[in-house]
Amino acid sequence: MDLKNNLRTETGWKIIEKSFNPEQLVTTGSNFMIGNGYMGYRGTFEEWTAKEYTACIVTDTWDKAEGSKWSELCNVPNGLFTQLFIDDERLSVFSGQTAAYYRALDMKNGLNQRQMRWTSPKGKKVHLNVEKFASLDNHHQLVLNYSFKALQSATFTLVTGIDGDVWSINGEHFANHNTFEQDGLVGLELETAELATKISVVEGASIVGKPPTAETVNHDGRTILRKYHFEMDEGEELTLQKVVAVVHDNEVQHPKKTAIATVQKGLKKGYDTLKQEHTKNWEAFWKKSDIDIEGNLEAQILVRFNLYQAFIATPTHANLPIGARGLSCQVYQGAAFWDQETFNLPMFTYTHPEIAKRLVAYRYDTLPGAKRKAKRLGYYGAFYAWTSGKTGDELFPDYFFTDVLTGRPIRNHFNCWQIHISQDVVYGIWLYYKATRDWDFIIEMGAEVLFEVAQFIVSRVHFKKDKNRYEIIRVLGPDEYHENVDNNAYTNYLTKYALEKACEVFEKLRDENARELERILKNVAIDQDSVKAWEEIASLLYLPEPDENTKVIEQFDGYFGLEDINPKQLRKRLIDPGEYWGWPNGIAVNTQVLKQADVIQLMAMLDGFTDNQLTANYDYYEPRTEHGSSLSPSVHALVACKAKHYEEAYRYFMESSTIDLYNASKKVMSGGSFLGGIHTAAAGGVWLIVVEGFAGFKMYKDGIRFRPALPEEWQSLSFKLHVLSCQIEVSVKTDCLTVHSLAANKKEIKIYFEDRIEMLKPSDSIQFI
Ligand code: IFM
Repeated sequence: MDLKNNLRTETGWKIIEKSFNPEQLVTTGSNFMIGNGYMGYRGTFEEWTAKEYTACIVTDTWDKAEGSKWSELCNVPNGLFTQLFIDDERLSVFSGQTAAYYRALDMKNGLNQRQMRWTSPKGKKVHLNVEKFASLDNHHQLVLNYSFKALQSATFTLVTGIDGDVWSINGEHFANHNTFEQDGLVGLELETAELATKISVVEGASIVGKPPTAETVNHDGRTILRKYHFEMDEGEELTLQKVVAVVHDNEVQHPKKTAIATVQKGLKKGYDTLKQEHTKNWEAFWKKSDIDIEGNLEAQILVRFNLYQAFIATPTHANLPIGARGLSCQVYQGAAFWDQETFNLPMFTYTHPEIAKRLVAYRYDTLPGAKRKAKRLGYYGAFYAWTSGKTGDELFPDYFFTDVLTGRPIRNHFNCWQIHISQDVVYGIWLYYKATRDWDFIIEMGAEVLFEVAQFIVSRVHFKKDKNRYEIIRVLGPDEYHENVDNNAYTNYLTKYALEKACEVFEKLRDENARELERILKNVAIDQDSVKAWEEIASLLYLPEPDENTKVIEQFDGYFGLEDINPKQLRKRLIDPGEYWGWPNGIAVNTQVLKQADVIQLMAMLDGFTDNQLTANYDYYEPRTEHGSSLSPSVHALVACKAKHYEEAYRYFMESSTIDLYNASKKVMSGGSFLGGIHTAAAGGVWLIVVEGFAGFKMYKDGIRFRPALPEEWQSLSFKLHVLSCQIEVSVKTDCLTVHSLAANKKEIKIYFEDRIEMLKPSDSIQFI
């Protein structure tokens, strides 16, 4: 049974799996996962081990295994491990018989649940009822409630504790370990191989029901397990409650001490209280973030699933990046890409600006790393890492893909030619500033980033004297199939944008905050002449213009001269389905086929394109795009809305929102690399499609605009926004739009709708028909 048909979505808040399909084990492990931005715990079963891809990925634990080129987050030992035996037969969905199976992700409350009846091969029956969560109230905490009911008298054995046998994509991360027992808790202290980060995993358990007849604790390498025996009569029930803490010393000074205290406190409170505290936090999240859709349950669940995944991937406790696969696995090293600014930041900026601030502040914190990268490559200023972890130093290795035909590694230049990342960081900072007007942030952090990026640009552009213009040569745009191209439209437009913002901020600081500017200039080696250079480059930078007749913008110099073939035809040239399509010899390199369309991406982000240009470019690039990147469909949906191609927009909305839930991603393997896990940018992209696409929300300089186009089956769409310090409720129906300003707001906000402009006062509503 495929994933889509195996899921039930009756409630709009729960994803329910009614039968277990072992072939989908990797994907469902991601889909049913729980997390809190500090750790991601895959939605696997308690009795499972590394073989079934159980994982608890913890942010801020970047480390390289010995001999590895990959710095990645650690997958820590599994503190929730619990195995049940009935008369010595091990409960498993792979043996005996499983009936009344139910696995659910309760997205409203951030809970993973499982129920089933299991009959052992010898015919003994038990009913299982399990619930677990990664606490949103205390980010170090994992909590489990594991209940079982004897359906026949038997001896039950529970083996529970910490399973130290973890998998890791790029080698062993733990050089040293020490298991311990203290005050009834079991624990494990670990030290990572490269940076000697200390991580503690501590587990505490309590039994609700009859006491065990015997209890032992066994240490075996990194694994430390307790064993409880129970003689149970038919109908008797028992519950194991576990509290686990995962703490590392990049965050707290004494991880072991903190972990022990966390577990002790948790056990004292008990499962119900912990759950209540946890769900209260989820309620607060959804209060600001939920998107309510009436008339289409499938769309409703897909949207909530993507919001859920985008949120649990995002660290909210510290200024840390959102990984391209969140905390669902180690793919893409748990590190930030340009995805963070372009796909994930908007949702947080407009719903939880305090989270958005952490994300933009993260780019300030990693400025030293970006400066080191620029210097290493011979530039000035800040060249942000293509793959950015804690320090902002480049984590992306020179060789990412492998030529599957020859087995030779491919030198991909994402880390040195994909320069738009720095400009994207500026785009993100400006997005945050536009929505919040948080000028203090610009003074304290943003300005320095903008100035350093401008300096990087100064050192990266080329002046063509004969043409009296600046050009940007040898780059890669977001479309990674075409490396080493000149004047990539996306890069050039974003570069101009970044320079203009740097000039604007410099002037405003000079006029309004001279003392602050003086302080900033002590850190950034620039003067008035540097600003003149930014202005000159911004005004003389070559921007590939829309063609006069066709209105199409050429993606890069010479693109129109490449072979014009569509992706379907091109695919037939593959010798091996796992081949990489891009540089240097991939099938797409000398063709117009794109991994994702840079001009479409540009039109999704920047304004100033006419309706004709939007339509012409969409119509040109869409059939040439292979969507080899999970980032591509959401951007197509968004620009399809702008181009008023609403049916297409809906098709791409469905494509983007189902990438993970229905396992619709084609690219689990590409160029020999495993790329599984949750596609966090696509998840953030779903918010963009619905709010900026279907509701047509846009931030103007002095207010907000809506241009709704409700998808056909949808009866209504409601969501909340937090803009210009006002909290607004928006409701879109087929024939009207209603905006309501919460009573707590302190000021009016200007609303643009078609040719109407209205001031919305606190506690007022305005209806636009
Ligand atoms: O940032 C993206 C890139 O655009 C395409 N490959 C995957 C990266 C991480 O999502």
